[in-house]
Amino acid sequence: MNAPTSRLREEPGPCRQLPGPPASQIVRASLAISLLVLTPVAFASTITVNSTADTMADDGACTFREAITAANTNTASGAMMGECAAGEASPTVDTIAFNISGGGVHTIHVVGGSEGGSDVPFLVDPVTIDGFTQPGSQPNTNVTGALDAMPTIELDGSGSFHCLVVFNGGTTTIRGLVINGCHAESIDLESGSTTFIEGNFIGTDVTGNVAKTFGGAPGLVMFVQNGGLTFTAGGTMPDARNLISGNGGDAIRVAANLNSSISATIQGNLIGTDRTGTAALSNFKGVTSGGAGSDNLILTIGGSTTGAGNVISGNIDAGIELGHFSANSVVQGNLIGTAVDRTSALGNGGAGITADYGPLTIGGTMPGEANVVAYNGGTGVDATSLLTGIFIGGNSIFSNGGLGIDTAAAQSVPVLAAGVFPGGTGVAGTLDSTPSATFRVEVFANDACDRPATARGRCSSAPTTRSRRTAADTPASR
Ligand SMILES: [Ca+2]
Ligand SMILES: [Ca+2]
Repeated sequence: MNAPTSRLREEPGPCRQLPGPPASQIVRASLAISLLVLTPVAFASTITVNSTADTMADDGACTFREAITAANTNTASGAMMGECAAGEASPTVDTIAFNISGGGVHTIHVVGGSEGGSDVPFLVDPVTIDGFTQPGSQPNTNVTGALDAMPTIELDGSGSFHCLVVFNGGTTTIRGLVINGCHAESIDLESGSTTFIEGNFIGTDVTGNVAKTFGGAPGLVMFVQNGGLTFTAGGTMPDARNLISGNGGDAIRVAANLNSSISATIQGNLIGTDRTGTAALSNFKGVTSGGAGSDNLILTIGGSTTGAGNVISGNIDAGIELGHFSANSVVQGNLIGTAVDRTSALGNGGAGITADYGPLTIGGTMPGEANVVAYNGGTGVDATSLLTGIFIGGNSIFSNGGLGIDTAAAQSVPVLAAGVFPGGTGVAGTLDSTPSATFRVEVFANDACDRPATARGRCSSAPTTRSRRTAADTPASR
């Protein structure tokens, strides 16, 4: 026979929205950032693109290609008025700004390698490329939910292989661009780089509602060998959020080989939806990682602060796929399979999350840490190749095609003997497992019956409690 678990308190009613930080904290954060902006900094050269052409000529126009060259080589693109100014040498970070005459969207078509030309040069000197400097552009202002950004600089990569390649040891920021059509990566990060990718539409047209990609080309990608890099895609401030959707390959692929180290922070983005976050605009997979040898890939996907969570929904295959050597990665506060309203179904075609290397943290018990993992075609959280070292807790996991959570551990699920819902009086049940061990038991409620064999739960109780067995208990059967 089995010993009874502790009685567990259950609160009735719909899922509660977990609170974000107090407004006072947000004000302080904004103030701190304002002070940072006002702090005097070394003068950085601003190079202003004023043409959509893709030429290199002393013709009185500063093209995007010329601007990258001017930032890289720290020389002006020509003598005529209107040519690109010279950049400055690192550690100064040049800014490539835009002031192209006329209203509306300005499309820069690069005659790159796939059209017999050459892709724009690698970014070999640290630089900030800021599409929001173009008059008429607007960064997003919504902390969560739909994106209301109005980007007006479109980098049409349909004639290119790689659209942008970051290949320098300083800090590079790519901001406010629409990047689409590239035959290979939209943005490729190389070893040694530190990159911020903010406020871009990657894989869509300027509306953010229509895919504009080439074949299986991915969005943001790196493959590092014997090196390392750091990147941040998005952030908790509204203007940092990206739309990475419609890519035939993965939206973000974190890949390394041989003694490499990557630190990836991915926050506040819409990955696999349109700009409203209410309709699918599929990538192949959302976020993937994988390494070999003695790599150390640490991904922080989402977070507990307001605006940190991503929407990773509507993708053809998995939402998140954490592969080998992704130890100490954290997945918190994301919507994986739902629309931005947290409840409408978009799904991902495969699992919500797969993980095969630990330790990992998926969810958490503090406010804002839980993920919603729902409506995915496969398992909610698939850790079937991971025996130990994974914490999966506090998440709202429901309506997935497979099990809610599937692990390799030979751990049976608790069996509820009684429950009173709604009303919040409690539940009782049994857990058939290892004697003299402490288990954490989380109790969830669903507002509608789900398939009983798939062990899932939508609304977490509060508080979750621990259940302790003693040596006097009947030994577990497995
Ligand atoms: Ca020129
Ligand atoms: Ca420079």
